[in-house]
Amino acid sequence: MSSASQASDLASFLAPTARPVKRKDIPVATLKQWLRDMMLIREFEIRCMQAYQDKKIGGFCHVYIGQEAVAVGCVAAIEPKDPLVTAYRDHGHALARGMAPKYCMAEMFGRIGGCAKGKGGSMHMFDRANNLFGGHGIVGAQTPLGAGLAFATKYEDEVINRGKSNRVTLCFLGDGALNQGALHEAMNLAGLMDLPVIFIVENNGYSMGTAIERGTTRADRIISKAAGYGIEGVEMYGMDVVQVYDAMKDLADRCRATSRPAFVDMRTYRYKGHSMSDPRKYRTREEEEQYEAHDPIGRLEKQLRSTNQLTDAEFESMGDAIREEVRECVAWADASPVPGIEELYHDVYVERWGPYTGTSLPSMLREMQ
Ligand SMILES: Cc1ncc(C[n+]2csc(CCOP(=O)(O)OP(=O)(O)O)c2C)c(N)n1
Ligand SMILES: [Mg+2]
Repeated sequence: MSSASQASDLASFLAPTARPVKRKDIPVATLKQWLRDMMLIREFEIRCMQAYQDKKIGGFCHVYIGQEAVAVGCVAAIEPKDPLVTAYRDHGHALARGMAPKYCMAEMFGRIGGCAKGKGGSMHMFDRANNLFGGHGIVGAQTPLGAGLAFATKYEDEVINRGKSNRVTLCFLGDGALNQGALHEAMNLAGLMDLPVIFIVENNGYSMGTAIERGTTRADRIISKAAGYGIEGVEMYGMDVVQVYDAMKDLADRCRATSRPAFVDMRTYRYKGHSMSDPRKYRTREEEEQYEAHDPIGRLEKQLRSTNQLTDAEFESMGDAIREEVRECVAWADASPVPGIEELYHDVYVERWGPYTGTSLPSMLREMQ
């Protein structure tokens, strides 16, 4: 099965999406920050896997290891005011978006200090202050929310603030969500209503254990699905943070300026199993090793070293500081109390929110014309 999968051949799955980087002037300090951000996500998740084995973390746990360049590069390409929504493999997005790692770790531990007071867990990282509208556990369920967020920003910017729509929403999904009806309804509305949302498929070649071409038509060119809704599609190389940033910056700027949606086939790879209990029998070790040789952290580290912009000592102290920071997070999370039973009744239902109460969708659409 694995020998037939698209992802089994790195050269045909990834290489055609690699592009020369247009921006040659990215400051070294920024590149080092991206390196640090990706290293933090990886160390955070390595500690999560240990804590899961130690039964400190319950429920499901899906790690993002291998895909770090996607979240870091995409977040770097947008502004803090732009909303972001994602699926359940969400720790990387939360950290890249700026959530303090200790709140993320306490959420993993199911403790009151967590970003959702320990009631969401690994798959539900929310951070309103950083415009992160969650990780979501139902495959594809975040895609109508992505369209809705884009609608809300457009309505606020144009109707309430009487200006020009100037926010773009990033809506991440996995390749396993490609055939969910919700995505197609969301894309249809986004195309029809000119919603500034970018659907980013983190295409790691597999759903739980199903290779993409076993469940998806035109798996080699999924952007053709967006074309059916009049939505621009772009294929991107997701293993290089600089390429992700460079390509996403152009697309996000275009989407912001035109208020049109877009769709990205972001080729990437997850090194670990689908969740903590996946023995990865559907693919070979050789296949995994091909991708590990293209590791996004190793790539950027090598690039910075080869141009003498990163010394051994600096890289080592970066790693030490990150390991220490994550160790402290684990201690902080472990010391945070378990939520009390009364928490069952808090934060469950919001009766009124924002300026929309009492306004119907048809009247809002008329106001936006
Ligand atoms: C509607 C729905 N169906 C099935 C599941 C069970 N399920 C959880 S993850 C998953 C696979 C999703 O794969 P993909 O979207 O490629 O994301 P990845 O795990 O690769 O990040 C499935 C089928 C679910 N959570 N929701
Ligand atoms: Mg997948």
